[in-house]
Amino acid sequence: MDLWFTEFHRDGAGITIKVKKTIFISRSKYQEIAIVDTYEFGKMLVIDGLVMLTEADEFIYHEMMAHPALVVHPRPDDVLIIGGGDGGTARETLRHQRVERLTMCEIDEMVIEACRRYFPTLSKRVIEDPRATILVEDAIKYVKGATGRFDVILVDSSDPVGPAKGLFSMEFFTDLRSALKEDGIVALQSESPFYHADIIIQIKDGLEKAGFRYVNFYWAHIPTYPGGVWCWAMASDVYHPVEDLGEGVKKREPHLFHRSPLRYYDLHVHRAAFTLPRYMKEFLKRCGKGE
Ligand code: SPD
Repeated sequence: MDLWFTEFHRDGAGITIKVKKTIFISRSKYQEIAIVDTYEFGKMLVIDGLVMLTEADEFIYHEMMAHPALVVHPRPDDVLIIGGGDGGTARETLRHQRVERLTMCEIDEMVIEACRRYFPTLSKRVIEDPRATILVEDAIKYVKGATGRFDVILVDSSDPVGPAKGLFSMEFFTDLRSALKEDGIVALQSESPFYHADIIIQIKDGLEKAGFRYVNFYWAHIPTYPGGVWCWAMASDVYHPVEDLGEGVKKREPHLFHRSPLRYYDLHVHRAAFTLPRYMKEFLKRCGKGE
């Protein structure tokens, strides 16, 4: 019998992936977590029926979640990851030798444990690297008590349902800005420009109201996410993501640019990612300060 998984993006559209077998399924205090093996994409993590990652294309998401902000900041010594319990964003962050301390704040211990067991290529680094600390805590509470501590914050949340809902609010963005040092940078996963323009507008509006001087969006293609194209926001009071992108990082982290272990990100991709398609510029222009 053929077994297929479908994630519905809207009532009339979704993505369907053929499943070899279910490896893990359980309900934590917060959400339903499943790991299935698929024919096309390898193992896949699904939370509340939504694809979080697959072995085949997670590198695109995690490289683009971590590197743009870490490359723009000249001294990313202290980094906070919010969510990201699978370890993929931490793996990419810890490739930066400049990073002295990485704190990962994930609310759901079951995500950490299941990924530790079934996705070792994502989680291994954060477990083994002495620079990393894993906190099982609600990030909404955690950032309130972390004033002025971080150079870079990466919000690797799940979609804005269940426990991640509060991670898309203006109040949270205001707390994020306070948790950054004066020249800090935050990057947040921001959903699909095709299906979730409303969420992207909400993020832009919230970050601007929180007081950030620069709020910019960038994108990458991710085959297993709704619409195949995904967005992130980057916000800072000091650094513009393209105008302040120097080549200095090549000296600071030469191993990322010469015989690079990366498979998606480089400085050309960085610049290109901040060039937005016209329909996106249009809907962003209709809110706040424009693109
Ligand atoms: N609909 C997919 C949204 C997923 C965003 N976060 C994924 C977590 C991977 N570290």
